[in-house]
Order: sequence, then structure tokens, then C-alpha cells
Amino acid sequence: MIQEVAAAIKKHKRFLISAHVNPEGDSLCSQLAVKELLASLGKEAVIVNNDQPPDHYRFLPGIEAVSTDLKRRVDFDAALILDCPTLKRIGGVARMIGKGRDIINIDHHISSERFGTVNWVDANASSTGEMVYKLFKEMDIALTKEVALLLYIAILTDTGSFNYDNTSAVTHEIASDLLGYGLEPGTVSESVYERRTLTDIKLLGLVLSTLKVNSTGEIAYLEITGKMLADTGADVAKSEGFINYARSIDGIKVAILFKEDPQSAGKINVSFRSKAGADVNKIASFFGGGGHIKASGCVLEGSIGDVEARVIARVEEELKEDQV
Ligand SMILES: [Mn+2]
Repeated sequence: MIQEVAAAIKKHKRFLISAHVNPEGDSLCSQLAVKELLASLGKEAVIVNNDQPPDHYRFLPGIEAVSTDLKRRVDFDAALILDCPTLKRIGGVARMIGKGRDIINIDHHISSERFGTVNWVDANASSTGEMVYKLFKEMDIALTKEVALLLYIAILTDTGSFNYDNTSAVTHEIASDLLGYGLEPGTVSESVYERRTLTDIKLLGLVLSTLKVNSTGEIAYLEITGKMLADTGADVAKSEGFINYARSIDGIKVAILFKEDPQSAGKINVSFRSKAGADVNKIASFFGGGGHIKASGCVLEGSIGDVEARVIARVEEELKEDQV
């Protein structure tokens, strides 16, 4: 609960902040905003992530504080883990936490394993950023324009620019308050979404050329191979959003993106997006992953072709069961 999180924050002095591997808008912005919250209370905080922030998020205020040095000696009494349904999702940072310390878990994934010593999980929140906003209010800490920008971007990116079902009246109320700090929504949107490079668009072209639809016309899927990344020199983080092209096809219930992991051969990252009520958290959980009802993911081992066959078969099964 939020009150327990506030109490745990007051109790400790030094914090290690982390979030999931392959950082994106919500995880990065929530961490940077929480660091500001802790600084306002006179607390020390170090952010350590398993992976570098994507280049297109280099403009975020305070981003230089994100360290990826997993061997770094950090003195802390509590870990604050954001936007992670399982502790495993922070990757190598988990080894820095060890045993016996408080773990404060703030998350909005329905698949949360509540791994913390203090857990605040709200699957109705649009984003972890929305929850961090509530924490500022709960602890009566004033927002700055920089924090407002961070929280707005967290919400913007996790709601697909206020398009997804996780967008609530509360989400809009919070966004409205954040805009009051002098943010320009057009400029913010441009900085987040319109800084693609020619390479990114070339990668998109290659990825779209792999688009396939299954025999029932309900599943659309795309591939990103290691070869595409090598040929274009594109960063895999730039593929955020590609999956929405597959989902946008009329009649599609589940869209899937299969990505060969450039760091570990034989591992395939699988992302799911759904519409028309299909539950992709259930599908990803079957394969040991998880996430949200309409957006989830898992990692599987095998060749991209084998993994595709296994996953498509499972999704077809799931869609059949749902149509009772
Ligand atoms: Mn999130």
C-alpha cells in the first residue's frame, strides 16, 4: 500500500533504485522522479540498471545519474524497485541487493509476484509514473517542472499516448495537473516520438516485410533478426512501437513481435499486444513471462522459427478456449 511505501521511505536513509532490463519511458522516468522525491527528503539514492537507457531518452532530466555498473559498490539500506513484476526482471542488479534489506516494490503489472518486503501493486494504474505521482501527493512533496515532465512521459508512453484502456479519468486528471507545470504537450511528444533516425526507419521497413497473419486472421506477427540489426546497425531499443503496426490490422486479436536477442544467441524475446479482449498476460505467463492483459512478454529459447511455431500454436489454442 502507498502508506507503507511512504513509511518505508521515511525510515531509511540510503536507497538503491532499479527497474526492469531494457529500460523504456515508464521505467526510466519513474526511477528519475523517485530519485528526486528522495532528494527532496534529504535521502541518498543511486540508480543502477542492467542496461543503458536508449539514446532517444538521453534528453530526460537527470538521465546521467543512471549507472549500469553492476560491480559498483553501493551503500544502501533499502532497494526501491519500480515497474517490475518479478525481481528477476532487474537482471544483474538483483545480485547487488542480497539478503536482509528492505525491498520496496512499486508496480502496476497484473502479474506481480509481490517480491518486496513492502509491496504497492496497482494493476489499475496506467503506469508506474502515475503511482509515483500519487506518492509525491501522499508524502506532500512539491513537484518541479522536471519531475512533471518525467511523470508525464511515463504516463504518455505507457498509455500509448492516452490511447490504451489503461487510460482512466484519473490518468487524465494527473496529466492535466502535470501540464500545469508549463509542459508543452506537442514539444514533449516530438521529443519522445519524433527523433527517429534513418536507420530506425530502415529497420522498420525490414521488420514490416516479415509481417504474417495466421490462418484464422486473428494473430499477426513480426520478426526482428540479429541479421537485421547487424545489417542496419540499428539499436533494438528503437523497435518500441513496431508491434502496433501488427495490432492495427482489422480483425487481429493478438499481435506478436519475435526478437532475436543480440546479446544471447538462442534466446528469443517475445512481445504480445492484444485487442478485442484477448488476455496476453495469460499467454505470456504460460511461457514463464507476464505483464498486463493487453501487453506482455516472455523470453524463450530456440530458433526464431521454432519459437514462432510454439507460440502461435499456444495463442490459437487460447483464442479457441476464449470463444466458448
Ligand atoms: Mn510500466
